[in-house]
Amino acid sequence: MNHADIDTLVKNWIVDAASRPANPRVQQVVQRLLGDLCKAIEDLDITPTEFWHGIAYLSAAGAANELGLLSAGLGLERFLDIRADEAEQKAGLEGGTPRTIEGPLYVAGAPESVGFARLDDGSESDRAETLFMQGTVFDQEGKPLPNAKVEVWHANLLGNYSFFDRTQSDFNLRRTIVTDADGRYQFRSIIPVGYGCPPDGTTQQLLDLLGRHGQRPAHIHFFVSAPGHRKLTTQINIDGDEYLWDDFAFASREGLVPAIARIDDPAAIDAKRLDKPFASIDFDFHLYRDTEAAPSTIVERNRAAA
Ligand code: MBD
Ligand code: FE
Repeated sequence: MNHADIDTLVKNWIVDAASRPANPRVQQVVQRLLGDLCKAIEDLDITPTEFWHGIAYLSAAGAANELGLLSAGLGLERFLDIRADEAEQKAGLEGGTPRTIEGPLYVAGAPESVGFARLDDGSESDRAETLFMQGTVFDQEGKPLPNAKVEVWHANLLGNYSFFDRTQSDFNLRRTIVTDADGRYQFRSIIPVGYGCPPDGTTQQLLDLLGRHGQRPAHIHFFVSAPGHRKLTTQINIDGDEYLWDDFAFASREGLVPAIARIDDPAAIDAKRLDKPFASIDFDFHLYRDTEAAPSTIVERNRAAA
């Protein structure tokens, strides 16, 4: 069958078959995706067995709640970022902190504090490297932004995230920090370890067939928001990770790999009331002012809440 014949068939099923008012956007998108899928079936001679295998795969991925993870691993979430970058560039926005993907592991409702928070519950303190991370949230003119919200979340020493990993305490390694009068935030936590897709999960199953690993380098996630400003979704990477530029989710970016200082001066250790050297990261966030010239950066998606 040629592509024009397929277009006619799909228009018949999706447009002509409608006897009641349709949602035009849904109709438009389904017509396009269905047409593209039928063309792929034709061009690649996808067999019925292969087709039903694909349906079974998507069913299993959905049942396992892994479609968000799959979206990251296939590059689709990165693709949405590339498009958002392009739209901002067209609108003349530049100089802001680079965005990178949210990923599927945010949980709403984390404890909120002003200026400072400790993220970790101390359960891994004996094995972990303590991290202090701090900086300022700036507006487009380089003015500090008090009252900005810095939502932060990251994995533990096993690469696992609280809530999804029920063995961790509630909101371990998750907090919301409101910047102080000088626009500053600081947190104490632990240097996380990179995430790996569940080895027996549906995402890893497909990655295996594609000859790919399912590892992310160690990273820390952020939402940074302030009234009158575009919400920033980003991450920083922990420098030195073997997967730093080999992320299965394609989320590593220049500008998001801050230097890590290793502090071993006894007076500095004492000042933090620690008993061993610690790591320190300085990182500022630069937000864009709200604008109609680029699409909103507020993304609705199913998210966990606790
Ligand atoms: C993660 O921690 C993550 O950030 C992404 C994008 C996918 C899976 C796990
Ligand atoms: Fe993550």
